[in-house]
Amino acid sequence: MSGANAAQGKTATNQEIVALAGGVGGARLAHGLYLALADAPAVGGATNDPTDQQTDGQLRLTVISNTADDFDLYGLRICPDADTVLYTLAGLANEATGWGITGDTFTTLDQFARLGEDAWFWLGDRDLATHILRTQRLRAGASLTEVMRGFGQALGVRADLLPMSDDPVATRIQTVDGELAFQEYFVRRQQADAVLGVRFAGIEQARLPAATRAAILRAGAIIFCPSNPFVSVAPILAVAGMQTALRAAAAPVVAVSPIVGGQALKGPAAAMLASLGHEVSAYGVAALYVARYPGLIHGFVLDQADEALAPRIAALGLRTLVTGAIMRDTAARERLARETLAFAQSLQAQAAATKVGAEAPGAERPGSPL
Ligand code: FO1
Repeated sequence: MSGANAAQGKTATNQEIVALAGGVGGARLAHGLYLALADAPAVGGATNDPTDQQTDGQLRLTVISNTADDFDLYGLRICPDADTVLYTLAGLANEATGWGITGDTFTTLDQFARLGEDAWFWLGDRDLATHILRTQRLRAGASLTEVMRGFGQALGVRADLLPMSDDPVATRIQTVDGELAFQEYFVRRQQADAVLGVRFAGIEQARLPAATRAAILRAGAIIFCPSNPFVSVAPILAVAGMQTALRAAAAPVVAVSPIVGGQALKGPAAAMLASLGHEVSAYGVAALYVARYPGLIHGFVLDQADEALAPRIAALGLRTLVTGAIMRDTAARERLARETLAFAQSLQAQAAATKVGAEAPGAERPGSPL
């Protein structure tokens, strides 16, 4: 399928869309979906389901964030991926870095340094407000779902921002120097270590929040954003019940490649594919998804630069959409989102056929994504 003819103009969907997102790349496509759905026909209306936030027929997008990057610093609970989605959809994101708040200052961090602290994780002054309030609310007994929904509503985001779990999960990176906490690997050591393995501490105890499950079961299309398959998408799919819910949803599942021309759009996905023994290409990502989660994904979106890989990806049993997958600006985010939604809609019949008796193949595959 060519992107050229897909989804020109208004997005013709009256369905709810669920996006699975990691950090910056995931948040950017989630933003595109948010913009694309802003002028779509309204969905349904309020229901009696307490997990359903749709009270005015306007809410169409649910973004499920990876929370396995979360950690504690200075006594505060930091949720980088969920916050990146929040700030991006609220129009507050620092466009240069992709994370943090635009125009933020670092006065607090400067004072930390004067007090002798090695302040390696850049927390802006405004960003700190998010972490302080989140920590206070969690300590007072709120769930992460309630906290993130509250932040989204307060910042005027008309999408439902949900965590993959309310229970703590921590990605651990295995290297020749031993096991590293995720942000130690990612930020402090600048992703310089070869990744030999990945595990998600706490994943066995992590439950799927009722609201997250309900959103998936209502979805008309499910999009895996162009996020790292090992440390962003894999932890989300490793939460018990997540894959079962995705398979039970009457919805096509489409993944967007985070690799273009053999390089990651952002972050260490290409290096991880190489060090973990996979082909470093969009095909490598598609093959990984098919091998790890058989039958879960119906379609794969790849960049024009990788068009030659489309037949090999199709031979994996996936339908393909070849289009511009690099989101250089807001217009590109929205265009890619519209094309991805139109592609997903074209797969609805195929998805319905494969979802008959969907509990069977693959079932849950928690633990290592390797
Ligand atoms: N990423 C960095 O590379 N360096 C930082 O100092 C940094 C600070 C930071 C603060 C708040 C926040 O929400 C995100 C932040 N990130 C930073 C991004 C984040 O650690 C990673 O992009 C994700 O965990 C990977 O998806």
